[in-house]
Amino acid sequence: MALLTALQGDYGDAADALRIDGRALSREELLGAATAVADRVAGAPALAVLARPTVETVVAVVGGLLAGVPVVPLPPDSGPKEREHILRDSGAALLAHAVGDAGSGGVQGLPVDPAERAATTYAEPAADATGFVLYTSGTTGAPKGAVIRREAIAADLEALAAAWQWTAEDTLVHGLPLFHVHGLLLGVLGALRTGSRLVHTGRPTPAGYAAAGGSLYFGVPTVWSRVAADPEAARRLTSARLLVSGSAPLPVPVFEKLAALTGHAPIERYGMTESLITVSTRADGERRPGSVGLPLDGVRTRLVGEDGAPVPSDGESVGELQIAGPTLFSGYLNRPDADAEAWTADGWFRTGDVAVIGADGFHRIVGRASVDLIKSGGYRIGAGEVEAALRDHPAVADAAVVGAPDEDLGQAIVAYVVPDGAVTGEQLTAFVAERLSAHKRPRRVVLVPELPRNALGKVLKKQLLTEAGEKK
Ligand code: MCA
Ligand code: AMP
Repeated sequence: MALLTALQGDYGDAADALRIDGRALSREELLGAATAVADRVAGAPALAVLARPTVETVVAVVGGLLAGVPVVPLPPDSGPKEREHILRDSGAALLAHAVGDAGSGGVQGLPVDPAERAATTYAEPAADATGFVLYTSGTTGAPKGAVIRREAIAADLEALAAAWQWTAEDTLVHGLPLFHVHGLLLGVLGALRTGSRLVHTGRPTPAGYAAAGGSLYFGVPTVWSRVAADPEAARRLTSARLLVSGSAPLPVPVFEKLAALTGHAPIERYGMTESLITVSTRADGERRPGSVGLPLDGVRTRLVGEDGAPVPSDGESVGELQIAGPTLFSGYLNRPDADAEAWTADGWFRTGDVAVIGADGFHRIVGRASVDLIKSGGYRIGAGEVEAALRDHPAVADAAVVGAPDEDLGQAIVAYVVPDGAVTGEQLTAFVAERLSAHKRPRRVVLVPELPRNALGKVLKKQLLTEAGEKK
């Protein structure tokens, strides 16, 4: 099951098969430029890619995949601390970037020129070879590298194409970041594999989506909420075929508003970096507000109680969602401890999400088991990582971070900080943005004399959450 089948196969080659932020490439041009990258990276242990939303990023990623070199997307706004960790932990020997773009952070730079061409033929790498190492946050510590096999991606894209009736006739539109599963694996490789055209709007704005004239649209709930708040833009999506939401829960009012304005009940699907997309409503099935639908072909799900006992699929009982199937990752790079926690003895992956399954098989995600994994604008952020960054500041004695409910972002990062000296919230926000990624910086910093703790010294996050919700 070759990952990039349609790219190398026989296809009608539009001059703008791939359009990103106004620049276009045909498939033949993409293949030629990517092969030139492959020639330069073949044999490398891993290829990091400075993943701005540009054609260079796509050329570099496809080049790595053609050569069978694991690709490590680097968030372009990541600060030195996060960047160093990702480059060191992944063992990337090269960092691909656009000509004239940022320095390489200690790793050899590989400028990518989309006008370059090469025609070397590469044998299809083994199906179980690593396609990507994707860095994702846990509740504490630095991001972990999830090792994703090529066959997992191919299986996921195949199952999604079936669920969404996604074909070469489609034009896919989105403006999501190119360093996560949603924007890169689905939003770029999905288009390349199905043969559909891709329009990437640079940023996921309502105006950009409205102007793109596509048939298939991807967005995180924050994007759909902004579209629903812009009736003029929303109405221009009437001619689309399918609107798809994922990466965080789509609020029912947003689902309903979008359906009323566009005439399309959105598809909602559920996934994780570690599992890829596993559950979705279907193009030819019921699209129920608040529900993520049915497991994709080949995916198995189950609910397990806190006591480890099975939880019935009765539409009421709540349990941890566990997943098995061909789309699962192989494990975390260099983190046997995290692997031991993530997998059950019988080989199921613990998602950490709490869900309900109906007798009809429809899945509803109720929330996360841990308050320390935050989803803001569809980004996954570990409270512990932000707390550690804050504590690195000389004027911070202690810090606790929560995800407060937020209408636009789902959750917003709020930091409670005990200062040790003179410091402002803005200074701390800037400090986090510099060290980690910009999207990990707190939206709000509350300076407090002390943090509420229980008798064992554990911070009472639920209390902080209530406070953060009340004091918005
Ligand atoms: C942002 N800004 C801030 C702060 N944060 N200013 C001060 N303090 C802060 N803490 C600034 C931004 O830099 C920007 O400034 C301005 O606010 C507004 O930014 P904008 O981009 O419009 O919005 P945003 O609020 O920053 O971002 C919303 C977003 C973004 C565009 C929806 O969150 C996003 O791209 N999310 C997608 C995440 C994603 O793809 N997740 C998928 C994970 P300026 O305008 O000056 O720049 S994969 C996954 O979850 C699984 C597998 C799945 O199921 O898909
Ligand atoms: P990430 O690893 O960034 O892909 O984040 C995965 C997490 O996003 C999951 O564990 C869920 O908590 C959340 N998520 C993704 N899609 C949905 C959805 N449709 N509804 C609710 N939560 C979702």
